[in-house]
Amino acid sequence: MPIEKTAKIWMDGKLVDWDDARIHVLTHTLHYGSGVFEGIRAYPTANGPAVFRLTDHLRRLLQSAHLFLMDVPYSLEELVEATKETIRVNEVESCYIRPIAFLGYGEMGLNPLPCPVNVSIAVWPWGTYLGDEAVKHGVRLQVSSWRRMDPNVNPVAAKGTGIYINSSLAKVEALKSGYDEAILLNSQGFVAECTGENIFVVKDGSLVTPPLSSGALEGVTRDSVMTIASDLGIEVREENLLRTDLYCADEAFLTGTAAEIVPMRSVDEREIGEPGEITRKIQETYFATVHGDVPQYKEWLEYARE
Ligand code: PY5
Repeated sequence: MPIEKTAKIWMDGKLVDWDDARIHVLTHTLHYGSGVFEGIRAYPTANGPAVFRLTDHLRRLLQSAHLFLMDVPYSLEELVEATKETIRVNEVESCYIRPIAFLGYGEMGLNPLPCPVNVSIAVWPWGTYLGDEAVKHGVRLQVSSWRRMDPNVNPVAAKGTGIYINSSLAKVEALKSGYDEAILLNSQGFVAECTGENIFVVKDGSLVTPPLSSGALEGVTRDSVMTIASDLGIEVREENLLRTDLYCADEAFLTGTAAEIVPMRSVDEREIGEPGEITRKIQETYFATVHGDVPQYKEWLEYARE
C-alpha cells in the first residue's frame, strides 16, 4: 500500500515540506539498523482527532532508546506536543503516526555513541494494515521457519529498526507461501508473536497471550485488550503457548496499532473459522474505545486540538 503524502513532517524541531524530509546516504542507522521507532494511530472523534495512548507509545520510544543507550534530545512532553502539532498542521482527522529516533550523519564506525541523534515524526492516512476483509473475516497464518530473535541476541523489548529484518523475513516467507501473516516461535519453541502484532487465543472462555518473557513486544494494543477483556469479565492469562495450542484454539486474534484487532482464520491450514463471540466483543469494544465512545477508557485518548 503506497504511502499517502501529507504536507509536513516534523524533523528535529522544525516542520518541513514532505518532499524535503531527506537524510544523508551515510546516515548511521541506514547502515546498521540503529534507530528506534513507534507506530501510533489517531482516530476521528466527536472532539476532533484523538491519538490513542500517545504518551504510552512515546514512553516506549524513549524506553527503546534507553535500551540502545541512545540519548533522545527531546523530553516525553516535547514529543507529545510535537506529535499533536504535526497532526494539526496536516489537518488530518485520522492517521498513522510514525516517530523515529535515529543516528544521523557524522560517524561510520560501529560505536554509535558519538553520532548525533535525529528525530522525526510523520503522519499520513493509513487504512487498516491487513485490510478490511481481514478485520471482518480473519487472516490465514503460517508458523515461520524463522525464529523470533532471542533477547540475548537483540533487546527485543525495544522497537529497534534493525530488529525488524527478522519480522520482514518471516512476512515475506508467509506471503510467498500464500499466507497473510507469519507467527514467530522463540528459540525455546514457544509462540512469541507475529511480525508486527501480538497474539491472543481463546480457550474454554479464557483469553491467553504469551508472556513478555516469550520475546513478544509489550504491545499497547495487547495491554488495552487485556484491560478491556478483564472489564468484560473474561479471564486473561499470560502463558506460554505451543504452536498446537494455536491449532486447537476456540478463537484466536492478533493485536497491534497498524493491524488493530484481526481474527485468525487458520494456522498452518488448521481451521479456526469465522471470528467467534469473544473476538467480536473485544473488536467491538476496542473500535468504540478508540473513537471515544466508551467513557470508561476516555483517558486513553489524547486530543490533537485542545
Ligand atoms: N509486536 C511487534 C513486533 C510489533 O512491531 C508491534 C507493533 C506489536 C507487537 C504490537 O504493538 P502495539 O500494540 O503497541 O502496536 N507494530 C507496529 C505497528 O504500528 C508496526 C507494524 C507495521 O503496529
